[in-house]
Amino acid sequence: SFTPTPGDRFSFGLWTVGWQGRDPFGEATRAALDPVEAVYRLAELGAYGVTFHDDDLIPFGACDSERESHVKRFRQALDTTGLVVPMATTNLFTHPVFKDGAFTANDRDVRRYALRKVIRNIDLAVELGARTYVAWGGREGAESGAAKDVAAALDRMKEAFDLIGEHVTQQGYDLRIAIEPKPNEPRGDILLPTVGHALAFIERLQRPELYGVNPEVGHEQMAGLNVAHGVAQALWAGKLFHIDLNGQSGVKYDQDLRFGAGDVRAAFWLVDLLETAGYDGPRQFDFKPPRTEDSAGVWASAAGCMRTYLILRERAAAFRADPRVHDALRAARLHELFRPTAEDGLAGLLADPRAYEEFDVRAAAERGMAFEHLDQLAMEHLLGVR
Ligand code: GLT
Ligand code: MN
Ligand code: MN
Ligand code: MN
Repeated sequence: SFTPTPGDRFSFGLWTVGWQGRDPFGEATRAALDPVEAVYRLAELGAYGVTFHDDDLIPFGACDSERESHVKRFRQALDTTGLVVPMATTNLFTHPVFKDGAFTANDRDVRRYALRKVIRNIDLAVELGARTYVAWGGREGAESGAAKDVAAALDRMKEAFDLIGEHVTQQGYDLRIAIEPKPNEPRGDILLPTVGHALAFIERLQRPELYGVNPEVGHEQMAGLNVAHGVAQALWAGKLFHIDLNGQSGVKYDQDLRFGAGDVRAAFWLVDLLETAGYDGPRQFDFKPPRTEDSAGVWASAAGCMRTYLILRERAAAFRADPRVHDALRAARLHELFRPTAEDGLAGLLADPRAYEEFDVRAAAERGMAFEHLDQLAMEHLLGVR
């Protein structure tokens, strides 16, 4: 059935269902949502987790006693509903102080403040049971050329992540950091724009094992990339620590649509990958219910994310189980890709006349790959006619 249960490990950010619909052209269309109500509604809908930015839970600038009371109410709602906090993150983008970024702001005081804000919320995240901490740069970037020295900014970015890693290690926290790439918006261009950039960056850090990625479907698609390929490479590198599922139609502004909206084929292949490649982390939805919706529409949108995931999971499993698909995969010679190219080593390869001197290049070039038939089978499973 397509009814979500906690075993499906669906989670939602407070900022998703709580989005009031403010955009660059218009005011909020919905009232603020109490985080406690969000917890109750999400639990009712079958989610297992809720995540937050520091400022989603505790209004920016709250004093210590206000802070405590917000955390206490939230914790009580978690205890009552059984919802968990698998992940938390920091808002380093809303307040004007972050207009030039946080870890890579030219203003050193801002960078020091940002690090303190992150470390403070990491302590709270761990207290609430989080095992993953997401770092989305937000405004780490630029609109113009000379204003940002990219190499210096990457030095500062590395310094910030190394300091965070030092804190996590020193405190003995069981917490891993997941970097979330995004190519642009709200800055004209953002540093660490894609999964690939983030993976390369992580290898330069002091404790690379502590860091992985949190790919977002729409963010890879904003860069015109194949999100399942990016996620597959993250899995291959052992770096898929978390994932943000949503929808996006092509290369344009960050739409944060309900999961499956936009490019449903990309969503199908992504679910197929997540369900077969051994990813056992949360399936988080990072979407924004369109500002046309009232509160009923918000919850319909949240429920739709989970239902679509479960439908695609069932469709992908049916595709994988279909004997016609097994035949089509054989015809496509995918199994050959799993075989090493030269088990015989370099010497064997060089000494093998069948590899070159006797290889019938023309016959190999003429042979079709039979991918179209295979893909049509996938399409028909996705469309529900098989
Ligand atoms: C913000 C952003 C998301 C990030 C969140 C984590 S905040 O909504 O658009 O993609 O995942 O900071
Ligand atoms: Mn996201
Ligand atoms: Mn987004
Ligand atoms: Mn977003």
